[in-house]
Amino acid sequence: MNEKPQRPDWVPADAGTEFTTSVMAGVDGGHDGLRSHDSAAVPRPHLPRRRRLTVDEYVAGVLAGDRNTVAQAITLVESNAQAHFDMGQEVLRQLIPSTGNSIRVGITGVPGAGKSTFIEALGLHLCERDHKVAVLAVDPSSTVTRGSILGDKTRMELLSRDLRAFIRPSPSAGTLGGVTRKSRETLLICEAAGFDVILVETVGVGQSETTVRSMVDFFLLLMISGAGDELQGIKKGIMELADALLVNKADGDNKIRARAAKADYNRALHYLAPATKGWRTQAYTCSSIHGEGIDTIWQVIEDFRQQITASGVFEQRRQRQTLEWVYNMVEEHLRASFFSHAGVDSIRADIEEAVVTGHIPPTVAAQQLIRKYEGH
Ligand SMILES: Nc1nc2c(ncn2[C@@H]2O[C@H](COP(=O)(O)OP(=O)(O)OP(=O)(O)O)[C@@H](O)[C@H]2O)c(=O)[nH]1
Ligand SMILES: [Mg+2]
Repeated sequence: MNEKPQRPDWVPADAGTEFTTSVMAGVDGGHDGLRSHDSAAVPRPHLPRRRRLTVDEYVAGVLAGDRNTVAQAITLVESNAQAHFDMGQEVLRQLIPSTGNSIRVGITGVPGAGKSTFIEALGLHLCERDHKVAVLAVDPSSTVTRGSILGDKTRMELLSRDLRAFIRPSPSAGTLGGVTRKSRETLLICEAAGFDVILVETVGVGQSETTVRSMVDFFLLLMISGAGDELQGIKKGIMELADALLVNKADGDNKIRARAAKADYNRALHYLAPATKGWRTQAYTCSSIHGEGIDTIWQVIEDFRQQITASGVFEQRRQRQTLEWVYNMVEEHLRASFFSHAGVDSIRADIEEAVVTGHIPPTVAAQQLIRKYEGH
């Protein structure tokens, strides 16, 4: 090995010692530096490159429930490349008639409430009863590919090894419709593949509760006792979105406190408007690590499904959610189009200045911007 440090290419030739950066010379031979292990000398098996699937192959593979194809189809719709986008939309168009046959359950709660542990316990419970379970994560704030749920995949160790379950990390935000579109499309692909229970964990805080509420049938709020309401960030607004409250970690010393919290929440719920027409939201307790109370909450979800399917509310909600999705995409498109409009951009600074200094009223400022955008 060459012992003398070398300088990177970008260091000026006449640089003095103020440039402290240096690089070590590379090694000769293979990655371990041994000549006898020269990689060129090692015969490699000839591996064919993975062939891109056709639309028909994606569709057939997903409908057959082939896990590899399901994963690849999700990657396709998550892609930000225009060519993939068009192909992904064609795949989805063909899959749509086979979607909808599941119960979609959203799970939210403060970080550390035990969402992932609960999902693993419920998922295993359902797999044992011959359900096919898909677990998705939604993080509208995520800008990083494969965020925090990667850790969750290792946390949901048993469930991720079960062939009846499928766990998909949260997609990263992108340009073509963002995280919400991708998560919803992933959900549809899972349904077409025959998963009949879709569990959606909210990751991140803020927007995620309403985003997940807008894509699920049943919304479950996981709580822990003794954390204090302010700590749990349980604003009345979030309780009003929930179809059930579940006080987790009802085990050991915590059992009594968990039961007391359940009673408190039931009293509070009495004064709130129900999240779903015709359904009474109630509080329950469970211990995810001991698998206690899991069967009860699943029974609640089953009852909910039966009851609101019979009343027509189930279908109405799904139709409304689909339309909301459409108009959200329209709004996103219009917003992006407005803010990237060259004409708008050219007058924005002046109009902003005029409105903040009180020279024109806000309504006039808005009108001028819109007129410019509409080309008048
Ligand atoms: N005693 C007890 N501990 C639990 C229970 N459920 C979860 N925990 C523990 O609580 C901690 C957090 O659990 P997670 O499942 O990672 O919580 P989470 O809500 O998914 O957390 P984030 O994904 O970080 O928001 C872990 O250490 C779990 O072992 C339970 O029923 N009883
Ligand atoms: Mg988690």
